[in-house]
Amino acid sequence: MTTRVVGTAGHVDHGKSTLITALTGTDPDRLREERERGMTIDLGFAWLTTSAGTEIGFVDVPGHQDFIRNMLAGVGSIDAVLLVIAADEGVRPQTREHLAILGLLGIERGVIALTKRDLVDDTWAELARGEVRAALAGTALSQAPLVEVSATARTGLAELVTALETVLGDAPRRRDAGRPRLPIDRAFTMTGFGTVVTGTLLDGELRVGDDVEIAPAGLHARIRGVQTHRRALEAAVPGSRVAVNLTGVDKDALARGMVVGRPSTLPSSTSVALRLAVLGGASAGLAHDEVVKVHLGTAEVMARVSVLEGDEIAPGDSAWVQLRLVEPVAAAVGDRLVVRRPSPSETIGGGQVADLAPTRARRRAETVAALERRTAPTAVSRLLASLDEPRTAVEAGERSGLDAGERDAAVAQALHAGEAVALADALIARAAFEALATHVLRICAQGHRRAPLRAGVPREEARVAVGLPAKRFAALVARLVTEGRLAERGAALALPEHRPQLSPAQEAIWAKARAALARDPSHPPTPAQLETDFGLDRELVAALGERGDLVRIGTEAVFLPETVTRFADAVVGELATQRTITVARARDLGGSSRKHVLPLLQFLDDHGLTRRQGDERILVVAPDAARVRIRELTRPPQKNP
Ligand SMILES: Nc1nc2c(ncn2[C@@H]2O[C@H](COP(=O)(O)OP(=O)(O)OP(=O)(O)O)[C@@H](O)[C@H]2O)c(=O)[nH]1
Ligand SMILES: [Mg+2]
Repeated sequence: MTTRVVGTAGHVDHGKSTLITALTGTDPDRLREERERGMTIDLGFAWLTTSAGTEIGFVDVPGHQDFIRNMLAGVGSIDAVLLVIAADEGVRPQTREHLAILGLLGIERGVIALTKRDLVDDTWAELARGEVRAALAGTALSQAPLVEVSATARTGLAELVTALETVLGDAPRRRDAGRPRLPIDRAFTMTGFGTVVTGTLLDGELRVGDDVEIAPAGLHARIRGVQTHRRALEAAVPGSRVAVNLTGVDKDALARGMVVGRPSTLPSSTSVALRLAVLGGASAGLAHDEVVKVHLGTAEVMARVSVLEGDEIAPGDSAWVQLRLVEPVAAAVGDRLVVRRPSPSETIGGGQVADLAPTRARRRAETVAALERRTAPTAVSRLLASLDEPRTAVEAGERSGLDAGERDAAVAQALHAGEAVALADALIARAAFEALATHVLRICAQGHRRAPLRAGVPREEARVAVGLPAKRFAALVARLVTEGRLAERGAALALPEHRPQLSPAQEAIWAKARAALARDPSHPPTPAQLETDFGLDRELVAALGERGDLVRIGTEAVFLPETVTRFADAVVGELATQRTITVARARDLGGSSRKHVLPLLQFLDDHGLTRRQGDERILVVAPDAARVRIRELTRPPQKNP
């Protein structure tokens, strides 16, 4: 069964509540004061089931302008409006103000009830119809069906329900983003049940047994029962009127304006950015720094307006603003809000939330440009605008106001087009990825300049400077290495062309040490000897190894590259014909000692060319491939570019 929500609207005393009573059998005016004064003060609720099986929940709002805040809390998430205009009075101020509010909230579907038809004759009704059509011209409701009714004489009611059904039949299904939000419009206690909150459910299902959070208060509770139209359910669906019985939270801690949702899924913010449209009929423009009332969902909060472009928004114009709220509201990107001037009380304008970033927005062209991108028409461009730094798909979807389906499609498309790049659990826009890459490469270049002898910049140092968590940084490095833009040198990162560079004094030390190594290449001195005799310390040895002047094997042996090549060639040559080789045979071939031959054989094992088998070694790769690999490993020194 489909359930839909319709809100009433219209001037005070025009017959909204009487019409709802006639349609549903339930008087929505439930407060004693309302019944005594014959006037709606707060929201009222009722429902009917059509012959076609559609359940329509009604939210009846007050028409009096003193209670317009309650009206705003009621019409935030309705599927369609029932605009009630008394035939005898015609269009009045709150008819127009409610119409303007419906426009700001993006409510485009509705039926016009020209009520109290029993009080006027045909000529008068004809005049009234003309006046109504004129008032609706240029609004989304200009083509809405108009039905003449009398609640007291019960005429036109069936036709009205049919018109509502038709209009609701065209309404899109309510989105299920898998992230339920119930903006609370009432919180009360019910004997035998405890705390109950009601509202129109958005964006997901609420189930019995669910743990929930109430934002922005940060309270936690559990759902004990769920009802729609007094019927107990296992789960309530998006777009229906819902009463939720909560345990673990006191009614006094709850209030209209709070939102019930899954824990940690309801971002709260004290600032919202949006393109704010000021109504053409506003008595004055909206000035920078002006104090206004913001109505968002069922919440109402005071705010100061920061106009980000220009100093004032003239009636009929729109501009980007940041509203700095005096207290947080739980909101989502894409939510609609209405702005009112507190005194004299007046609806000024509204718009759709584009950003909830808590930082104070600068009044600059860049801020506006960034916000424009965030509200771009396509899902992909909106997603990309939110990927200015690495974010998970879920985070990016939230920031860009996309539901799960739109988000996943946009992610796939952006990755496919190369407009976004995956970094471990996160995604980042291509341009932002390039900025990160440049940052890492610049850190390396600076590091090479500062410490020319070093292999590179310690990985962790680069990670901290870039400010990425380990996994995402590893993914960034891996990608840059694959692209040939970065090299990993042990625990260091370097530009691929970087070779450790020695100072003239160090080059002099190396020249002497090299001569000592070349004197009897098969019996070279140990690193310890080289240090005591020539001052060739470990760091220099590492740098020379990096540069390709030396081959280090473990920490205890160094050889000239050509010595390693010659020895390896001899061993490979032997193995090409003999299948196995012993340490003694290798020693004789190399004209060396056991002490020097062991590390050389180890070197071949370590690089996967040979393998030990008992006391002997065998060749693991083809001889030709082995010779090529040996030359790669002992490539002659390369100079810095
Ligand atoms: N004759 C006649 N009187 C009606 C009709 N509908 C409503 N009324 C009367 O109009 C008065 C106002 O009706 P309500 O239904 O309270 O009006 P409302 O629009 O809900 O008023 P607020 O909620 O205060 O904005 C009541 O005295 C009703 O009896 C109708 O169709 N015919
Ligand atoms: Mg009423």
